[in-house]
Amino acid sequence: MKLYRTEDGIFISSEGSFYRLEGESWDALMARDGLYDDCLAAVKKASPSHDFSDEAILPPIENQEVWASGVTYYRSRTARMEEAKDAGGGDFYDRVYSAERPELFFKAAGHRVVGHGGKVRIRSDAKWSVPEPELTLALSSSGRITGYTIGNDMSSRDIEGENPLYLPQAKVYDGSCALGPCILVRPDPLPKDVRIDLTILRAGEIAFAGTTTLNELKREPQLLADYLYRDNSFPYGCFLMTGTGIVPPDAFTLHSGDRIDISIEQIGTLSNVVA
Ligand code: DO4
Ligand code: MG
Repeated sequence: MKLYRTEDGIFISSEGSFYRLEGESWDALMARDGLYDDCLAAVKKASPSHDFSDEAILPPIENQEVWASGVTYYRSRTARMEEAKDAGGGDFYDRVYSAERPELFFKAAGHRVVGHGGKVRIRSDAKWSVPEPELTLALSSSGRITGYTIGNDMSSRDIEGENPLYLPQAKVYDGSCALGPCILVRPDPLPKDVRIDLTILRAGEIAFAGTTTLNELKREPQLLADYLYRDNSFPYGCFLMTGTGIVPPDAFTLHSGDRIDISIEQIGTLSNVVA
């Protein structure tokens, strides 16, 4: 089942039909451990609706925070070691890749997040920017994984590479995070062979394409969530990006007008244009 937040209300899609979810707030849904069972019960009670429109899709976030995990794929570790080596920071990435404690950082409050079809941004003072396509966990207020969405952790690699202490500036700015188009709500974990695909189109041509699978993700999603919730509370639930396994070559940087398509099997495609 998929859950959509739209201008016309909240919808569930199940087996090819859409159902309007009445009398529920997004924050209450996201906080709940029993999201799958509640969606199932709502579908059984409701009749299919024809009011759902792709154009009305909003980012799947209200009062949730977005956090992100870093260096959870070998490809990210290697790219970051290279980018930070002149600043003497390369070693940190190797160490965190192998450490028990993961890298977790605050990524965005809801107002900095754009949804499917929205415009992501490049920082005005960045010279080397990339999208990071990431499986993103929807976590209840108790830290349980209740769903999955697609995330884009937009990153300014020159700023991050200059000094690891600049990470918050490289990662957190208006339009630096995209989430959507929906939340895939399922009671069990996603299979490890699920594919993540990134395509960047420039003037209609493919400027970069890459792929990975969840087999390459070094850490268990629930363990990342457990670390995040260790000393933090999230009354409205939370989103946790699980890191990127696709990094374009160093010569590549995003341009205004590029279209970024991120697809994750079973969830769908998140499309955004760079402002
Ligand atoms: O430490 C830098 C950020 C890492 C990151 O965002 C990723 O691996 O996805
Ligand atoms: Mg990332």
